[in-house]
Amino acid sequence: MTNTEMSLTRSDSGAMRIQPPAPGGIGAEVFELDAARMSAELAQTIKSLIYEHKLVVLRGMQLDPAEYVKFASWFGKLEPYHQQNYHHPDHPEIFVSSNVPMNGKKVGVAGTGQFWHTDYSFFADPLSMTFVYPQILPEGNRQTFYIDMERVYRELPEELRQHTVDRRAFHDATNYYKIRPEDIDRPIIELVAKFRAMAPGAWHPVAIRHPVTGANSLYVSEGFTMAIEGLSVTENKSVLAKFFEFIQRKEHIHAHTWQAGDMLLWENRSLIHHASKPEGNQQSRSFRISLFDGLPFYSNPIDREPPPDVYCGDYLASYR
Ligand code: 7UC
Ligand code: FE
Repeated sequence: MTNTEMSLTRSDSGAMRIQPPAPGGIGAEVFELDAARMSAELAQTIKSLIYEHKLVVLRGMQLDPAEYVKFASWFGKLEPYHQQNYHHPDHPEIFVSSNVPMNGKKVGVAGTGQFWHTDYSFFADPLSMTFVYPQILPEGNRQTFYIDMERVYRELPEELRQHTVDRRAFHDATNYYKIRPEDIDRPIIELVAKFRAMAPGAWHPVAIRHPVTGANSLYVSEGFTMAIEGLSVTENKSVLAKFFEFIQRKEHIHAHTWQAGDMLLWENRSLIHHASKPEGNQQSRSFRISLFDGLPFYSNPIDREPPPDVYCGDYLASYR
């Protein structure tokens, strides 16, 4: 398809409307996006909205799993989750968070992401963007929460800001490993070793710089951030507790209340997120796709050797 054809297709689908967030807020709303008429140009428009407003809500989407995978592919390189038990049986790119069986079989993992985190921060190359497209919404607790970490960075008190200068933090997801049928009768220490062999954790700057906008973001989350370099185990406990208290203040939290047909697109560089737990035994099923947008995750890598093993070992030993 030539460029001219693409823009013709685009101007054809003129019904799309964009509602930007209130000043200082996050989350643009997009209405009447026709996924069947996707083009590189339209993907770029939506991507720019994601970089600018961090979160984008596409309303009224109606895609089957194959169409969803195709739609997401316009935005970057899709990454199947590193653990296969999360995969959709026919589409490994889809991460299934669900407590509802499909054709009588358990699919995916129930109750994912119910803690503050940003996807894949425990890998050296975190996922740039995540899309979530619920298939079955529970009656109650239909919300997902977000915190704008660029705003948090701007507002950081000096006492915490000092720890963001030329420092890295260690991210690890072992605490959220989901027990599998084959884990029965195995000691936790073995499961930890098994998980760490796949996902050993990663060091990232405490404050990261955005490759497109140049904005600084605090890259710390209660779920995955285990330690800041240069601090003792005891100092880490108290400094991290202060970070988490400040980050998670009510005034920082943006709640998205799900409507049927919503698809959420967000950037993992500038937001942390937190899923809700469905009330009682209400059913819930959500399809997530994550991707690499082709840009470095941050433009301010710290190239020194990571802190020596002994330090890291001391820390990890402390929660064994
Ligand atoms: O089960 C989960 O909550 C998944 C979590 C540990 N990781 C999501 C991610 O992409 O980092
Ligand atoms: Fe997540």
